[in-house]
Amino acid sequence: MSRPFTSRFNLKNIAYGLLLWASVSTGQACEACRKLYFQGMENAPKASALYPQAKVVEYKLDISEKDLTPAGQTVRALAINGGIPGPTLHFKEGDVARITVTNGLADDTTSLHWHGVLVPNLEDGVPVVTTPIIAPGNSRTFEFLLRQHGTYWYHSHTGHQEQRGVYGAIVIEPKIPTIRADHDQVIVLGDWTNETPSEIQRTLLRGSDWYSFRKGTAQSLLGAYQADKLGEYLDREKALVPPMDLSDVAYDAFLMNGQGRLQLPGKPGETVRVRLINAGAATYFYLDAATGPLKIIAADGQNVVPIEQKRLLIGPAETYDVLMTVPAKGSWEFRATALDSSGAVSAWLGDGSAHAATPPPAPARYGMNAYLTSILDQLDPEPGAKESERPLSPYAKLRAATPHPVASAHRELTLKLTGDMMRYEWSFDGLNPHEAEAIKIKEGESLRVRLVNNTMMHHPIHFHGHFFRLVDAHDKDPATSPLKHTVDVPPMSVRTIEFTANEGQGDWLIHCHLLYHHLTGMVRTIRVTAADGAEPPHPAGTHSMPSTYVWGQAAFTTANYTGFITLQDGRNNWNINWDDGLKGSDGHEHELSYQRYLGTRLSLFTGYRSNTMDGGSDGFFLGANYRLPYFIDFKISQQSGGELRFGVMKMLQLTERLSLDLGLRHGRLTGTSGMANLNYLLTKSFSLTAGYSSDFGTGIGLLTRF
Ligand SMILES: [Cu+2]
Repeated sequence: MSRPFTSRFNLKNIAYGLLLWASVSTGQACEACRKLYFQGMENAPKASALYPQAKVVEYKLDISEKDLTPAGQTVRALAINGGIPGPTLHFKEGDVARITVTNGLADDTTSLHWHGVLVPNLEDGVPVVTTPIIAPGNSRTFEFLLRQHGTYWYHSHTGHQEQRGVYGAIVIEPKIPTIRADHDQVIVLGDWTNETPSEIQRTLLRGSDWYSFRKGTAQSLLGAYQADKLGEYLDREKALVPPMDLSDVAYDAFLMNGQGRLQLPGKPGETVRVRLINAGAATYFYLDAATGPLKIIAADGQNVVPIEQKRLLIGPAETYDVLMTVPAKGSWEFRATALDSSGAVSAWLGDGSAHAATPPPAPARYGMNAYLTSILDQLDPEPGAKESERPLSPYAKLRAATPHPVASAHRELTLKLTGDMMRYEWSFDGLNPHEAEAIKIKEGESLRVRLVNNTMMHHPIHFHGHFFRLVDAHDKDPATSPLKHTVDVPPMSVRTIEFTANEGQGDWLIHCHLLYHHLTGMVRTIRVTAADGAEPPHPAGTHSMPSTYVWGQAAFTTANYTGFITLQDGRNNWNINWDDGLKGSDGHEHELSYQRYLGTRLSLFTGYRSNTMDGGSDGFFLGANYRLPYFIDFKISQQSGGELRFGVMKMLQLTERLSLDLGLRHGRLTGTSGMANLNYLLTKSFSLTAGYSSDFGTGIGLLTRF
């Protein structure tokens, strides 16, 4: 499968060199080199020519817009061959898959990635990074030999398309079937929102608590006091730890195979094999069956020594194959509950009187310390420890059904899972993909990656094109450690994975499979080079994603008009701020500024200020903002003309709806001023506001977010 960068197309290498020289001299990224490189690979023999004995199984997948109503409201969704999910692709191990993907979208490119399937780099489907983009009206035919069996899936790797419905299941039968079941059923789990995903991304970036308010998971001082967790709440704020967050988005529905309820066959005594795929863009699910404990027979498509699990946690992008046996007459619930208990979706096995599954207990809103302790206990369980009511993924119990080779030597790397929850910028090692170098590994080399989660969220980390083995704390029997393509890394904890770069040279992505994390930057390229370290002449592709968002806020009160508009793009914000007194004598302050975030605590800014208030003047300024413990923002700035300012700001969340903004400022020429504003949340876009400012007096009014 390997396609050496250097040896195969010698003439092309000369062309690369010339193009590289030309592009460096013209200051362009070597897009032409990349095109030529892809072209060379596109022209190489495809799987059907390389494996002429293999049966070719063909599918045609057309991606197009469609009006659908999965959650009460008709919205413009993206369908494959008219449905969500797309058709299940059935193959047998040893077949050649030939899949023609047609982009029926009017004005967007598209892509499909074959998640968990071992494919040549070119066929991996990540636009620009591995595979040419599929432009509107165009098609691309993917071809690859199926060297594995099991349950996998496919999804778009372009923008937010996966959230809008571009996903489906892949089932590859083994050459010799070993597991018998009366029914073989695919269940694709999904999360559905009637909002457009880019609006969700914008809402998250602006730091809105709207979704946690809607789900009833928002934290407040009063709530913490009532839960007898005020001390823990304040300790957390002191340490600048954001509230623990089991999910970011409030969804309108959770789906199984695109539906709010699924009816499945199942007579008493029959065994049902469910191939469970979590295609949710941002949802972990707990699975509970009324039929009894779930018998897990495969994880991420790989057979495991069967284990029983009362309640199963599945992260986004993971797959599990489970067996259930219908115990008696009736209809038996198989229930998927969102990790934050904000909703659920069920399949019912058989007909007759209903037997409900027991849902997991709702998470404690304020029990962060207890939750972190339970994570640590579960990561390194005592022998015979009882299954938790809210268990982590069952990795500690999983053993590969057949032993696999283990690398005799490996290199080690630590990848920190990082994020700025306040600005909703997620990353590895605090760097977005444009700032970070690709991780390089030579073909044949083995790499052990410690995934260190420094955040208060779970992250499902997916590595493209390879299986990695999970290395647990003791690593007693490495040859049967589970092989996976996606691993959940719980909050404030570590998972270790190890893989050998034996799936061909090229750029392979590793990323968080929470779509909204991936799209803000929790993604990195692993570049598998030739064994001698030779690389193609173009830089490793960065995964292009929409990154620029604009939002603002304006308050109209009986004392003043105040507000801001900001444009955020990664570390950069461009801001317009205004504060206008209503009385002619009050004056105003207007600012136009650029702000650069150096980390989660420090930002620098510069801009121009117009100030007609007492002691104010017009001029350029520069300054810094630093986040102090308890999320107190400290600001210092120097303006031309001599105005030197210090200020502090703090927001107190009093109740779920009521917040208090406090600010105090001292300027060398403008003197000391203070303000206090109470805001009462009405809807996503509006709050009532009432407050006092020493510059403009007291006022009440309406605050709008846009
Ligand atoms: Cu993440």
